[in-house]
Amino acid sequence: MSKKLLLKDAHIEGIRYFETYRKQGGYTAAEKALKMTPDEILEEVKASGLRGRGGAGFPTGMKWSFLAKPEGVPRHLVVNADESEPGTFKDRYLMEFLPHVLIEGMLISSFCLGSNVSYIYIRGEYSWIPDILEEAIEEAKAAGFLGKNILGTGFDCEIYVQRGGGAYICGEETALLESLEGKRGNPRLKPPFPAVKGLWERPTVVNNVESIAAVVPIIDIGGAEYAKIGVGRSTGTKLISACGNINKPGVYEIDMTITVEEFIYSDEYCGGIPNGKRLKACIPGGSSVPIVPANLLLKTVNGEPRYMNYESLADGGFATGTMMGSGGFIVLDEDQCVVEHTMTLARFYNHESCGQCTPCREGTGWMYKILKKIENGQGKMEDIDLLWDIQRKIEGNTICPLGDAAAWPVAAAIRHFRDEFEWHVKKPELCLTQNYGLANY
Ligand code: L3W
Ligand code: SF4
Repeated sequence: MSKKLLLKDAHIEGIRYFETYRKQGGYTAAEKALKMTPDEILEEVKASGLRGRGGAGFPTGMKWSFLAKPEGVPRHLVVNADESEPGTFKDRYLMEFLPHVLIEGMLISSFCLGSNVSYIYIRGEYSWIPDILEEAIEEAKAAGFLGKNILGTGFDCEIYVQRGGGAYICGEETALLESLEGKRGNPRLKPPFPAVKGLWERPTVVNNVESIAAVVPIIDIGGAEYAKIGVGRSTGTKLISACGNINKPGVYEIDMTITVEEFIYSDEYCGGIPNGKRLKACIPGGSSVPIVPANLLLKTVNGEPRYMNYESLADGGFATGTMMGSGGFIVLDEDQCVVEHTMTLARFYNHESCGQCTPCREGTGWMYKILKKIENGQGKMEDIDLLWDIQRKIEGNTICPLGDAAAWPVAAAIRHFRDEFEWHVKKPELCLTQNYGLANY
């Protein structure tokens, strides 16, 4: 059984409220942290090996150590709660059921980073969650854990919740900052990174909800202890939101030592595939990461079991592996059509492209049109090669990672399921009615 850190009290009635959270030991990590120096907290976060939980897996301690500290310039912590990655809903779960874990994590992180005004930028569609967060903020304030002179330390901290307008691109950190400043959410060119020039050109740390929540157990048990959980550079626990063709969709906390097979088939997690169907493929890290066929999902190219961690999922690079990403685990059974699935994703990325860069603006629309044509039985063989060519021209040639995120699913689908694309061209009448492919899985 995986060790639980973030969700250990999720089953307790009323844990959403300060009183219950406090009775379970809530805010003791904050009390401990406020007696430490900011540098000591930073050392704990570095020692924990925590990697960003939003998708990129960038080491959190390293990001914090990049924060510029010019004299007299305010610094900010911004929590990225714009969770819009298809298949990803773990941050929603945390904020809805355990809001004080996030608020406590923000207090500790704000103290470490020297942020007196911190923000939660939350996706517009999570319309009922800001009230939950604001209530938790008020409760924490009333108990002296936010506001002025927190616990007599002289440290002041306010947290504000900002609702997004429903654009996926505002989950990209610089687009988020633009939106928070009241502008259209267009990504900025990096560098400069937000750590140097972020919100209103001030040094800013932007971290995912789960990353900031993880700071609570890190301070609680110590960075070194946290690093002992998991394996290699995949330390600590990770929240996975599981969906698709599984018996038990939901949010699970895993310790990154379990295999993909165990995660899909064990009753502790997904509970297997309904109706005894076979596993066809999986997208383990949210829609932006490459799809992997079952044969490569259950084992690596070297025949080793594939584990639910950053390194093992990526084993072999994009040709045979994928990414942990945001932990949005999407399972496809043998009845699912990869072409249709890829087309749906292409439509999504085309709709969500901000339009600043030509390869993304034009390429995503072009890919969607071709995929629609193939899916509708009007494709030609050369369309498959054209699709391959377009995705290659998008990848690496855009301002923000949305371009890559649109290209990778198409590339992986063609790489692993080319037969299925060809089948749609050669025998469209069968694909349209039976919705299955002939890929070697
Ligand atoms: C200072 C440097 N800071 C890097 C910071 C940077 C950022 C973090 C990671 O994209 C991925 C994307 C999606 N000085 C720095 C530095 N940083 N070098 O480190 O940066 P980066 O560029 O590797 O990634 P990113 O721009 O954060 C995130 C993928 O995640 N993804 C998307 C998930 C979307 C959601 C959602 O719905 N909100 O979770 C899923 O896989 O495709 O590749 O903070 O500033 N020298
Ligand atoms: Fe906008 Fe796409 Fe360019 Fe990102 S890659 S800046 S979403 S056009």
